Amino acid sequence: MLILANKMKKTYSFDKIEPKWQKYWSDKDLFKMDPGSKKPKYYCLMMFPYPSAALHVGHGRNYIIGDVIARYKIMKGFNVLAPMGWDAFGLPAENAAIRHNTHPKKSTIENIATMKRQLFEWGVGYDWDREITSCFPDYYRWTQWLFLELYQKGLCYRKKAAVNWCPSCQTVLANEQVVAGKCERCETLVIEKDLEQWFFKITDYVERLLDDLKLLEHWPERVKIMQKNWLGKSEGVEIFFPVVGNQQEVLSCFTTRVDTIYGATYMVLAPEHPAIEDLTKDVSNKDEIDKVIKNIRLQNKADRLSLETEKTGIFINQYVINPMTGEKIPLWIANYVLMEYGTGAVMAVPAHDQRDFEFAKKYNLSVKVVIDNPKEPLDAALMGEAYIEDGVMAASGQFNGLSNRAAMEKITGYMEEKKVGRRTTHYRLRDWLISRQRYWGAPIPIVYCRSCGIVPVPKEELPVLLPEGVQFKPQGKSPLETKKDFLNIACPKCKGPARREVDTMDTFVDSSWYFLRYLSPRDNQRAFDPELVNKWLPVDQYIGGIEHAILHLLYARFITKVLYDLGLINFQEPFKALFTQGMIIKNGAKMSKSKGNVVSPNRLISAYGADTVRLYTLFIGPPERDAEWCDKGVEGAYRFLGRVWRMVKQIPKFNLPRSSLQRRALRREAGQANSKIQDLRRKTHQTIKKVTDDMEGDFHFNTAISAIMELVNETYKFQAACSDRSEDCGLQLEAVKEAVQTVVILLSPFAPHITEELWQALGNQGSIFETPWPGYQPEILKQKEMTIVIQINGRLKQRLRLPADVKDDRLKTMALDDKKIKDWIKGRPVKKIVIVPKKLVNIVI
Ligand code: ANZ
Ligand code: ZN
Repeated sequence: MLILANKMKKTYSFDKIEPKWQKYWSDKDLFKMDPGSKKPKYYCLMMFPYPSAALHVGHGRNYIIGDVIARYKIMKGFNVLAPMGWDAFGLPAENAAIRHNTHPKKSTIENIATMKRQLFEWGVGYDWDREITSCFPDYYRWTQWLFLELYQKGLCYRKKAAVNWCPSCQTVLANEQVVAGKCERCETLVIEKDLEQWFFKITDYVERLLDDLKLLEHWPERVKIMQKNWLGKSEGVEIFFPVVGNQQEVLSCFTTRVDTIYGATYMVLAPEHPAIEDLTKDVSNKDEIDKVIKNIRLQNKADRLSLETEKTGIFINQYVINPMTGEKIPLWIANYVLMEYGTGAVMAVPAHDQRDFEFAKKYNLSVKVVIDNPKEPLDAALMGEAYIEDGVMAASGQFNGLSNRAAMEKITGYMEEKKVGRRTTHYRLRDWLISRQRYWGAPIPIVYCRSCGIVPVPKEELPVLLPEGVQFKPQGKSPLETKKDFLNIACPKCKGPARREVDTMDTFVDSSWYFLRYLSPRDNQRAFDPELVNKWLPVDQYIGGIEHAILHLLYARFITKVLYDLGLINFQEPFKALFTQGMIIKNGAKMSKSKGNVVSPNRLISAYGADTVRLYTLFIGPPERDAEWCDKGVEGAYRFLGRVWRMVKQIPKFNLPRSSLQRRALRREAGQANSKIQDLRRKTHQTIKKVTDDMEGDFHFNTAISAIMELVNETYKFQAACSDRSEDCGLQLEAVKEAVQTVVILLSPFAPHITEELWQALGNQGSIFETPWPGYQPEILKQKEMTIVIQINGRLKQRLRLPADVKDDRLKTMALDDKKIKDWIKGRPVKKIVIVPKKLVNIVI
């Protein structure tokens, strides 16, 4: 492909044009937000990236999309804020540094320089004066401030928790770093370890996080559903099962299907359930039980819940009483019940729950139908799978014959009265574990004092600087612990001997508030300026990857609500509209170094120019969907830009009539002009409408670009067809100029360099981005005339130009009266006339 590009004759000197305009934009501060402007504000934000490596064309899609939107909004007359920064702390940077045997600070700074240059070369513009870097003390000082705010508000606490631990890397891993139960880096099985950890109490906000999803009208439905599922609200009943022969022990389980209580034939505990120790201390098979528990704890939690996973477990030689039937049912431990959800205990109803069904079949436990299929009665012995539909209550005492939905209410009421159960709501959401036993993060601003206990670092002493010269390779404990001059300090309260917290914060804390910092990035008095933030937020358009659909977006929403409750801001949701772009894939897979399918923009830009790469990236498909990169397509984009270049160069310099008087005169003339001129003008205005609609709607730049391509084709055709018709010459030229000028303007957000150049070639002054986005004239859009095809017995015989609003009757007479048609029919009887509105008339003879 490179060879081809070299052989291909260069249509225009993109290598000269592009750097020229890039410099022009930065000299002219095109992307600088103007704080004093009276224009309406538009905050266009792209998720700030991890500076981990050079960008490939897949990353480019994200930034190009954002750039297109920013440029469009500038032309639409908005005061646009489009800032960029670096999510620079965290494991990606640290892992890369470990691999390359350098310091994460060094590699982060180098990577930032590379990525910045790349963005520049793509022609992607930002307000670089507002750049923020989360690993610099002037930023993380405020991340630490945020921690202390939550701490003071009682939203931050420390407790022992089970965390993912890689025995080989000797470190805690984030959930996302555990892939199919193994360490993402070394593929060692991850185990659980109980460690003291710091948490943010996001669960206090679960109802609001759920409710306020309703406010997010301009978010993709799919993201809202993912958040909803992650929050996982379930309304159900907690039922109490007394343990046989043990007066004190009552096991409570959470169910959303209380209607199936009569069918609960056994009970299952999560292997982590705290009652197990006591329940199994005297049983004969304790060793075997311990072994099964140990094995289950090695399994990945997500896998354990999955329907596909083989169910395993063990009977622990204890029984509980089903409070509704009074029956004694066996007590098991199984992998498919997790401690994190509900109560960690489940009443198993094999007839009506698939996981219970499979487990019961495997271990020969009884299956009892209590919801019958109204169409075809069920037989427990013959069932091949659980019956999970609604139905009629059976084998359920006084509730028999009711519909199961109606029975739920009744059974719950009955149980509450008898005090064997109560209504509850459970959520899947857990508190946010924010501490990491890693080096590359913001130190947690806490001190442990022998006499005062946990002492927050006073805010005026922030930042707690991350010390350099630390052996940061994972060694099983927090690296900061090895740095004695960091570790040992005087207690801020009593000045007695104390130790610093040595854990650092999860990177998601850094990114949970960064969108506020862009408004006053150099302020060293406060994290953000409430007045500016209240003016500029919520973000008008947020753009990023679907991989952040849950965690980042949830955390940012949570922190926004906390800041609102603290009275620091006046909005409750940070991002008004969200756009999640699809991935660019190559050879069927996500681009990655290890797969060797990374397409770098550098070579393509030097072979074809940035505008071509941008145009192709935008043309590749609907931007929210994944798309396969194809080098052939890049050439196509290049050829198209060449066509536009030649089209502009072919016509003489001119200025379009600017005054409304001139335009009105032109319009009057155009009304009388020939239909070809009308057609071209209509096409021009249709294209303006189409592209504007795509920009304002779902960002389908691909269809916008193909509309522009059609207009280019029409313009070429028009010129070829009209060149010999001298009587309309002035009007023809005006129509062509209008079309050409429109092509250049509409194309400018997508291919900004070439269009700047052509804009000048057309005789205009200044930047094209200082030109207002064109509007369309509705009266030109209307189809005034159209071509109707006349067939005889299905064969094309004639074409007629007719008014667009012609009625069927009139159409018929006009067809039959046409001379050519009359000659064909030659007086033979017409059997039938079929009319396809606005298309054709078929005369059957
Ligand atoms: C009995 C039952 C019968 C259930 C039936 C379902 C169907 P959602 O709706 O997602 O909230 N469950 C409860 N705690 C669990 C845990 N810690 N680990 C695994 N599963 C657990 O799910 C609630 C249902 O999930 C509960 O209702 C329980 O099974 C199971 F025909 O109770 B059910
Ligand atoms: Zn003290």
